[in-house]
Amino acid sequence: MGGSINRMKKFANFIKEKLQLAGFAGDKEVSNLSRTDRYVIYKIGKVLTVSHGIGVPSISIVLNEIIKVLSYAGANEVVFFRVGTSGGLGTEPGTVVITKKAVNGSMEPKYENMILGKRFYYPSDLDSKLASQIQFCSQTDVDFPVIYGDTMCASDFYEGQARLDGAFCEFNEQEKMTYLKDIKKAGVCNIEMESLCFAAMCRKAGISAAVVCVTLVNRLKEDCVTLSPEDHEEYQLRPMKLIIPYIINHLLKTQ
Ligand code: R2B
Ligand code: URA
Repeated sequence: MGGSINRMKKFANFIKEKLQLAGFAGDKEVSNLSRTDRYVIYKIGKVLTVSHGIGVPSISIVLNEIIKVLSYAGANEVVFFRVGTSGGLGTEPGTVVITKKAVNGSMEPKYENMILGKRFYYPSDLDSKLASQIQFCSQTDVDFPVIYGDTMCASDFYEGQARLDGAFCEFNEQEKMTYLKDIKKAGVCNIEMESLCFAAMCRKAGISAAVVCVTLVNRLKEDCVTLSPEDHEEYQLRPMKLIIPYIINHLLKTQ
């Protein structure tokens, strides 16, 4: 899963090419199987690539629906990945972060959902064995920096991620920098908007899951993403490149 419709179509074609090379996929053109125009689903052999939109409410709908579909299909031993983008804390743009645990803005590893007027909390730890297997692939298969650490999940792109450049702002530069440095010290490497719900829902469903996000900006230096279109395009493919060797190995082992 990843946020954008176009990126997940690209991933579908990318994975098709790699699966063909490994002898797993036919040459049928990838087509969107989703009946809603809210998100896309491509199926390439045993791999589903799905877009989840922006933010927790959006990904929670898609996760509910995909988990149900997989259950009706009798699929078992499934592995879920969120491949996405994020803002980095002190790392060069283009660095890929494999998430250790997802945390909220107060550094708590728990996803909150309001159900029938009551607050429910679900732990948001991820599968550390899966994370280390993906990290292991990065030692041989990729030529970009890969790190392992916590990911903060915000419910908004601007103030929720300590940005000063939105329409509103309740804090100043000094307060922003104090917060970002504090969360970095607490172990946060990057900030995005879905990991908490993704981690918690997969955990609740007993699904092994990983979050792999590229950083597009170093938030200790700036708020805006100032990459060239070429770098932006190439960086967004990095999380996908990182998980493909794992997917191929997993399919070879379980076929
Ligand atoms: C990363 O990028 C998106 C916001 O621009 C959001 O979906 C996320 O987590
Ligand atoms: N996505 C986010 O949520 N934050 C960033 O800084 C970049 C991408």
